Amino acid sequence: MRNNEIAMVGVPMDLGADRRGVDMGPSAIRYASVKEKLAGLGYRVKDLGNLVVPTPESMDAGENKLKYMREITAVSRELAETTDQVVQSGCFPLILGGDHSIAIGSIAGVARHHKRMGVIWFDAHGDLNTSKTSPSGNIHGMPLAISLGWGHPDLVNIGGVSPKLRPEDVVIIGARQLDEGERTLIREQGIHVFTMHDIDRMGMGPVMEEALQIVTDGTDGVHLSLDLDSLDPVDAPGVGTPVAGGITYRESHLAMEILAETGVLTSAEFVEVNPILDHGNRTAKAAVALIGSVFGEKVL
Ligand code: NNH
Ligand code: MN
Ligand code: MN
Ligand code: MN
Repeated sequence: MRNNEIAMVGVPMDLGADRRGVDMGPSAIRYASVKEKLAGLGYRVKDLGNLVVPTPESMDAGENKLKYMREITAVSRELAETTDQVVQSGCFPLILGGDHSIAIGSIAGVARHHKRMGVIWFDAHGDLNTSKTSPSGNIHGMPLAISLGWGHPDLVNIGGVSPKLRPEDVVIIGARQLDEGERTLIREQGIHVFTMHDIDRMGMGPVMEEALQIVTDGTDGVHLSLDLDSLDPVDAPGVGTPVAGGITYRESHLAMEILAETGVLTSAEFVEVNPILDHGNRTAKAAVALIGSVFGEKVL
């Protein structure tokens, strides 16, 4: 990051998920004062505004196994160009979602700048489905698989080369709801997953230490993709697919604080904030607090 500069881009995407409202995530995060938070930490923040995403009601979902694939492909291409340019300009890309399908584009863009990139994926889910294994046909359940090169050619080839990531460079943290096909893939490919069970047993500190070792081993950049549904629904109720028994408020902050201390992150995104399902913008506020921690906010 040059001169402590962050470029923020909103992606009001809700074509990848079933429940409407996640398109308002970027607004809710801005309303929760993300810019002020980062400015207060000494960063120069450029808000690039939102990308344009078509409205689902105005379109046909298309193929049932890959809903809105055409539109998601188009937005992902644009987002890949945007994150690519942000890195080129020397700024740190901070992407605000939007449903998790936006990770396809953000990773495609930043991956151009790395020979090998690690990814830390906070999520209740695996996001490792393909059209063959997906129970829903929703593309927000597929972005990690797509970045690993598994999925429809139009999606995996966004931004040029595929795959963007290697399985051994990816860590999923907070998983507690995986589909059968995802479990098989995780076993076959040896993807590192720290489930809620692992977090309970080991504690978040040791989990992060192991995770960091995995994603930095042999890589030259690390992307953080944080689905707010990785947090417990008590602390982040405004998500489309809440799953009980998630990461606590403090555990999530500890994880971000450890990331800040190591300084390895080269890009980040915060996704799946759904203000319609939220209580008093709590989930967007949690996202902004986490953004503060990951950019170095300290008590003392
Ligand atoms: N695994 C389910 C699916 O693919 C749910 C995915 N929902 C998410 N993923 N919020 O993070 O449809
Ligand atoms: Mn997700
Ligand atoms: Mn999820
Ligand atoms: Mn590795």
